[in-house]
Amino acid sequence: MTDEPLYRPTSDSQTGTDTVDHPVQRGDGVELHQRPDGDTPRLTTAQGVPVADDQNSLKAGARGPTLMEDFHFREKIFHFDHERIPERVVHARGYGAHGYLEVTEAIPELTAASLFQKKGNRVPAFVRFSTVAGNKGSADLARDVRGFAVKLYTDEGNWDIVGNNIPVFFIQDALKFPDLIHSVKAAPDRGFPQAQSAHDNFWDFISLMPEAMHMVMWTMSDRAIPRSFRFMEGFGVHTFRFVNAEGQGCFVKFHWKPKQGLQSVVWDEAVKIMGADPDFHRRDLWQAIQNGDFPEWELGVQVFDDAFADDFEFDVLDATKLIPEEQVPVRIVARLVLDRMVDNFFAETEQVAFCTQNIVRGIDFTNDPLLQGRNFSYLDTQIKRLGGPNFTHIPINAPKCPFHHFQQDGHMAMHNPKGRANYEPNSWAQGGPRADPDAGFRSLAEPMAGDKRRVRAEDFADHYSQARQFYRSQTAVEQEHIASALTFELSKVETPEIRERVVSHLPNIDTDLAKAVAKGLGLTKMPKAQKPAKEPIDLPVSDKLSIHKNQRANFKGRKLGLLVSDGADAALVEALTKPVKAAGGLVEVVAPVIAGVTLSDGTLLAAQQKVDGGPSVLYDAVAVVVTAKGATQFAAMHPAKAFVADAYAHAKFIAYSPEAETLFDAAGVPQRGDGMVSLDAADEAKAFLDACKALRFWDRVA
Ligand code: HDE
Repeated sequence: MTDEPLYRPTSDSQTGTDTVDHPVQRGDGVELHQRPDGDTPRLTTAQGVPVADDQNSLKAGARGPTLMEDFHFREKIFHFDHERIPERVVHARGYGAHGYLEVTEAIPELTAASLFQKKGNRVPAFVRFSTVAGNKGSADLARDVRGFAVKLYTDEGNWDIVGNNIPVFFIQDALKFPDLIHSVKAAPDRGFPQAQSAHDNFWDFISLMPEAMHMVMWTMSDRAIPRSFRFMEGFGVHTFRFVNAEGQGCFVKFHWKPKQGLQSVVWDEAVKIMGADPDFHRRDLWQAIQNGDFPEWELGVQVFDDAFADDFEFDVLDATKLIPEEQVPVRIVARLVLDRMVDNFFAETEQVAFCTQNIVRGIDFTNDPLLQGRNFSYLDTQIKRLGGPNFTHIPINAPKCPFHHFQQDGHMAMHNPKGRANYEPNSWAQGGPRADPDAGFRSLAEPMAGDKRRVRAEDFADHYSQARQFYRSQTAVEQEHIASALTFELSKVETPEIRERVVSHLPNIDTDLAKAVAKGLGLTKMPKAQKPAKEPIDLPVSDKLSIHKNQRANFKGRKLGLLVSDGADAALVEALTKPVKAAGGLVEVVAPVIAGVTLSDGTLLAAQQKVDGGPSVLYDAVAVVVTAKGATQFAAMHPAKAFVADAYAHAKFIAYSPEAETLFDAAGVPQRGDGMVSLDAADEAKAFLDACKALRFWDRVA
């Protein structure tokens, strides 16, 4: 305890404090002197009443009971008790950021949406990324679909594109959504497992739903363990409509393409990242935006007409199918930039309410039965979550264009109509807003007919062809990851019949995949293949479906983990870190102690991580610059050995000063070879960075 007061009382006209010190007596001898000064505002109750003592409740005597009349105590505790709102029933864990959408190509011939009328138009945007299955406190690297929800505040109202990082979905009809989510979330009797699909209930459900097989190929691929939100694509999933000013419609699918390129981690890394930094994805987005490295996506559209839809092998209303980019190219029409973090997580990220029904003039729905169901669900769920129909009054949800309507009252109404008129038609002079038949939203005048039936369209029946196409479009390494993921997940399934039922779908996708998984599970014989409702067909390979075929050779926005010891060669450290930073990458120093190390030239190199807090799974590439003594010391430390052993096993590029050999030997890194650069001379540091642009040296594990 210091004898000095933390805040010296001042006479300040703003805060109105006087110069007389009234120390707050806690009774235990500790005096608290924290007082408002020029910069610190005065603490008040929610009613604005200045508070004199925020340490002690009001009591009858120093050791007596707390008094009911202590309004400050009651207000503070009451408010705390009510701080939580229900978390989202799905996509509970998410992270949001602000930015803008800028139109790069006007498309008035396709859509009347005001933002697309002119190149250069900009509208504010808010984006929330999420996982689906885990609760709010779950870890970022769960194997899961990622939500990619975008709210665009256009000058003709809010348009929400509530998409995912995977272009298809598990189910075809929204009626099955509660079953799907119940199956993947914690089992109701035991309350676990959390944030994972590797359990009996999920695979039991999936194995009984052949329509999920295409999506399962995606979730078992590396798409479900992205390196960060910045390196993943987004998709509107459903087929939507564009409608132009003449009232002509066409079909459209929305795509978000990351300028940063695509990148994922491997499963063993994901498992370890979840322990080392459960907030890995949040921290990544936060750091990038705070560093001014603003992530950017291109908005692309796949546009097609009825004739294409009629000819296409599948139904364009079936959300378990995609349209390969080779068949309908993606046309880039805008760019999305995220350049500002929220001021307050709860106010913005938690309270943002995305609704698929939020569309604007020029956009329309199709009859996709999943989309139709979502249009009910999102509005409904916001009322539960945000407590009433006025959630659009919350600033993050309110339009940024003028809005006028006759809706009124309800919980927490922030803006009610002024004046007498709260209905329409009326004959008052100040009668309030009126509908505009010329500029207002109109649905596409699409003819509808049909019998009222609970039925699924026949052309929704092919469940395996696109799953096969996806699998066969992957590189050998990616295919191996899918087989390993299936084997891992099914090895967590306790019921052998469920494991076998899942495997029985795989021969319809690819026999080699089926064999690899059967072998991985130790099945003595291949289960009889499921009889498909419709025989799968062979579709051409689509390179766009692979992550590895679509990487951008770039280390920008990536992280180098630099393991250093005291006395490490300062020139080498400089030669290594300078080009990384110049290329827009980040360097994080990992040292035996958090204070850092003293380099060979006597300079102090501050560390960002102590060696046991900075495992190599947190980095895209690693470098080890040590003295012989430092290498020996690290060789005796498990976290240092794991640092290099993991980097090697995860196919990362590794640079090292020759002295590091001792550490590699101790860590059991079998050989040096390709993908590892010995830094005998400073110019090799540059060669290392060039190699790193490939992100991983897959040949090492292929
Ligand atoms: Fe959602 N989904 N969903 N979903 N979804 C929700 O709405 C629902 C589906 C997606 O960051 C909920 O506000 C149904 C597909 C995202 O706030 C809820 C069906 C796609 C987010 C809901 C689907 C999504 C949600 C829960 C089957 C990709 C997070 C909280 C028909 C195209 C948005 C909320 C955010 C959230 C219902 C399927 C994406 C319950 C009924 C397909 C990104 O309304």
